[in-house]
Amino acid sequence: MPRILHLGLGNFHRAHQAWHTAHAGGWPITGVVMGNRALFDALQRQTGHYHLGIRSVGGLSVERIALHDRLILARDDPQSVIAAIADPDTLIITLTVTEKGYCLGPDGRLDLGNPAVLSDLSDGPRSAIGMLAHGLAQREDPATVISCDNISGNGRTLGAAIRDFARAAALELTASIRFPDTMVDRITPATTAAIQAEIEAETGTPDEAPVLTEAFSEWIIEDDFAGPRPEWERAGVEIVPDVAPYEKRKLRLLNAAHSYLAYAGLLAGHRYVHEAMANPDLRAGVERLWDEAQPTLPGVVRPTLPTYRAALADRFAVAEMRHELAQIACDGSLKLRERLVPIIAEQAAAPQALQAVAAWMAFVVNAHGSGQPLTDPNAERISKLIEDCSAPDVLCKSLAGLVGLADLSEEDWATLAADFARLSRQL
Ligand code: CS2
Repeated sequence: MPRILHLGLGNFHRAHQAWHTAHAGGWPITGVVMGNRALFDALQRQTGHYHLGIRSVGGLSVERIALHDRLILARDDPQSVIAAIADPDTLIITLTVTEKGYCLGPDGRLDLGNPAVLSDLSDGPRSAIGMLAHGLAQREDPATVISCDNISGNGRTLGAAIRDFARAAALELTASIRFPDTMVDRITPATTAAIQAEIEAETGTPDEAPVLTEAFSEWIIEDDFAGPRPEWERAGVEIVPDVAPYEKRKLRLLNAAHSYLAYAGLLAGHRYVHEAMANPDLRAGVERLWDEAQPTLPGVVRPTLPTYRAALADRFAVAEMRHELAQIACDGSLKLRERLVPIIAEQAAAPQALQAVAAWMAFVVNAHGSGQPLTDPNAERISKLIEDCSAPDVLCKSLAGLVGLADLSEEDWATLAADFARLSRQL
């Protein structure tokens, strides 16, 4: 019986791919929790089932999702994950392991010096990339591997990372494996006690692992499958020849604005996305950022942009989502490369995108100064840069280098340094 294997059983997968699959008639899913034992245990106790709360203007509706019939905790049992990747019944493998799960260097290729990669090579695979390379090397049948993370060219990037890992580990990949690019979109906050209580009150059933999401959901997948797949079109999924325009639109409008709101919003004392959006200065900043991003987007999506921007503004304004800025602020050194840096690289003048990067810099310096732990795979490097640099301009350049901003004009360096100094003074 054909099945899906999913790596990264967090809220996003459970609100997005699982929901679309359930509405497409449902294929069973083997769910791999990467490291969160509490989530794994909670889902085990509920036999993989959970409630999904969907917030629309009409209120909250709740659906029960019952597709995950096998669960694996990768941290404890990587060999079962590898066996499931190699299993001929697994026809589709999807992943939501966040930007850091890909172990990429600033050039977008697998970083062979990444600690997770080094440990996989010496002590056996535990990372998503390592387990995939080992599992796919054991496969004979075709498979389709779909990255569902916010990385530009996510399919190609994933395929290249797996091939680079295989080469380093002397593994041979012989099966026909496709890596379609995809664009995924559904705003899904982390579950809090308040969200859990609200969903339980709605259903009258206890649930240790519910998920809340918005009504909007979009999934666009490149038409590049190695074999059968669920009839996802039945659930609104678009299968298209080229995903890149949609992926760029989403990363440079939605995700770029999210990151700007997260850093500038937290610096301004806000907690939630809707609060930051209600701040007139930040709202104006979002519009300027979108104006800058717009000319960098492919012609095919240009006519959609006024409607897309208006819909985004509405989505960001929904107070009941209680979407925490701190959640978006995580892992900024990797997220900015995908969301803001391309706008700066492709636009002659992008002062608002530079200001968003400066807000990230002020945010990490502030976190360091106040002793708050920074959630970022580069946290140690960031702390070291801050400790070693006495001059703000030098620090500004070092932090910019970390997010992949290097070739800036004199004028852009001056803008970035001035914004960084101004935002740091405000603290
Ligand atoms: C957010 C995304 O946390 C973040 O970085 O920008 O998770 C965003 O909510 C999703 O991409 C929406 O589809």
